[in-house]
Amino acid sequence: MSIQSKHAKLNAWVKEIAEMTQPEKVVLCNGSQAEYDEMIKICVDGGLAIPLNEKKRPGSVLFSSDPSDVARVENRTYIASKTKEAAGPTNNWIDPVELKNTLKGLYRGCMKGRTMYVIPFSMGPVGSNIAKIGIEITDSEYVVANMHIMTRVGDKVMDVLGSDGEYIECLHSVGKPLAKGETDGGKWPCAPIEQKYISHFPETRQIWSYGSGYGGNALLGKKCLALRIASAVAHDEGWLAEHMLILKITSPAGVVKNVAAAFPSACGKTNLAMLIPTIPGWKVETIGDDIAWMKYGEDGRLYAINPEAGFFGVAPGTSDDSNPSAMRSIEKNTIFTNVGLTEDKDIWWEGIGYDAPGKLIDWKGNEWVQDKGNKEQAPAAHPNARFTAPAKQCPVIAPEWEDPKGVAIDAILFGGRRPSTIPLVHQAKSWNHGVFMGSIVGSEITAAALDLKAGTIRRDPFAMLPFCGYNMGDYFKHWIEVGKKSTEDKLPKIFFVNWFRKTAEGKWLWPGYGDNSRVLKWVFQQCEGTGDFVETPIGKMPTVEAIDRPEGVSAEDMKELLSVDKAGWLKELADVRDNHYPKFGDKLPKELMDFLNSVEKALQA
Ligand code: OXD
Ligand code: MN
Repeated sequence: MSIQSKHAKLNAWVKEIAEMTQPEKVVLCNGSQAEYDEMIKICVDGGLAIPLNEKKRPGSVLFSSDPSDVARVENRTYIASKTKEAAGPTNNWIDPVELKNTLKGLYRGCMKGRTMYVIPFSMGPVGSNIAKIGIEITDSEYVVANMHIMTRVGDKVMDVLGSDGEYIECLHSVGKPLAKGETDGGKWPCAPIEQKYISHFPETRQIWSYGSGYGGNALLGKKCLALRIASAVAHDEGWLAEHMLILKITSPAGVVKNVAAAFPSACGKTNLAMLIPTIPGWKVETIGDDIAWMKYGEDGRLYAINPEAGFFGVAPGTSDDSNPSAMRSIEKNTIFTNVGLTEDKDIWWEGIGYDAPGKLIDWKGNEWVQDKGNKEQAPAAHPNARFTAPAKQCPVIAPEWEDPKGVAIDAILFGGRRPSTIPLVHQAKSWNHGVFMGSIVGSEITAAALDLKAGTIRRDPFAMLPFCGYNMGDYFKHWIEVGKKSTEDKLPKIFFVNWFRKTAEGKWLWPGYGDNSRVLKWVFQQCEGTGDFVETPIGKMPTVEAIDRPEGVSAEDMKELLSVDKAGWLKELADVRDNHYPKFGDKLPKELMDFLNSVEKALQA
């Protein structure tokens, strides 16, 4: 069993995998609308998806996954490089030969009773010299349909691949073979947690995923290819593959700046990428909401592309207030996963901006009636419930979002959820100071990963902790090396932002969302050289008057948001010194230790 493409190596690989996994049949995906419709029909007929109300939510469906399969599984995610050192202290490592043996055991016969789909996909505009081609083999129709939205799929990719083009092998199975005559019976197929393996072989540029059908574990173009494998490729080739949104901001005078921003999962990247400014005359447009690939142009500036074609956004909390553009993007042709279902077959989730209309079916398939008096009530939508929507449906998508050249990046932001210590915004004094800032990013844990305790703070350098495909110490060094290839006047300016400060009583100090445009305005001005700022031990900071104060934020609050909490910072840096940096041993670049020492000294002065 194989496919008859022009690409002999691909045909041979497909044959080899089909022999191992023993599917009923093999299909080469062509990327057509008819193919997408067919995938959805198979899922609907099999009881895995519910079509939504055609009038309210045309072309859309709802899936509910297994409770063991609702998010990325970081402790089942592996970087299998030849040596443990190459994977580094922040990744799970298994010897590649051993892992392949284990996986081959699991893959043997794992597609019995299912169709094996071969998905040719492009990360980045098809044919662009920045784009990378992947071939995902999967036994999940859900994955094929999601890949249609999240990447560019099909014949046009095969044309670029020709007879000997390069591609990244992405092998996926839900790990649930079917016996003769057996069907899924409406139950989301996956393997038990201890059999889930999200495996990466950076040296051979391969991805082998087994046992999960959900999100980043299964849509292999996203976290696995565009971040973990691409980060290793980028290291070797001298560019950057980053967990960053890309936005375009235009001032009232019509001047454009492009900003890339790294925040850990579920910290509002999609909201920031689609922000509607609350300051008159300013405009923000979206280029990407999760991943940026940045390469130098001939002018010595970094140019970024969004390798994806869709949004796989966190649904709960998304509303007309927090993100009206996301709400417009998901009005049609959208796949919802693990949200609540209303009686008239529409979707609902916590934080959607209105009460649940009547009786719902929750994400676990049970009847659910909102009880606002009951703080303990289990949510109707899983906290990591998602929507998959085509980027082109976003009303504020920037015209250049598919430009193969990418956009020249003026500023890079790092941030995380930090209830204390970290001010609203501060700016690095230099590229390397910015690398230091990125290396110490910390954030309260969210629901985007299954196996972590929500609410506690963990260091998530560059928001890449779960996504860096090699030794994080070498990754820090790579950032420093990339900086050396240009000059400070051409390199993006680097900032650290924190929308999540709280008072001692737990009240938000900053309204966030559209009001974050006030911070973007200062970032813009700093790039132009027109912002008001003061030098502080932690970097440049806006004067209190430099940021337009939003309604409801007192002058006192503003001062607190924009002051340096010396005691808090000294504790922060002590934690970096004692608990974070030692992990990297002698891989930690000296430049970063020098910044730790000098910032600490300046704070003590
Ligand atoms: C995501 C994540 O899905 O970061 O984007 O977890
Ligand atoms: Mn992400």
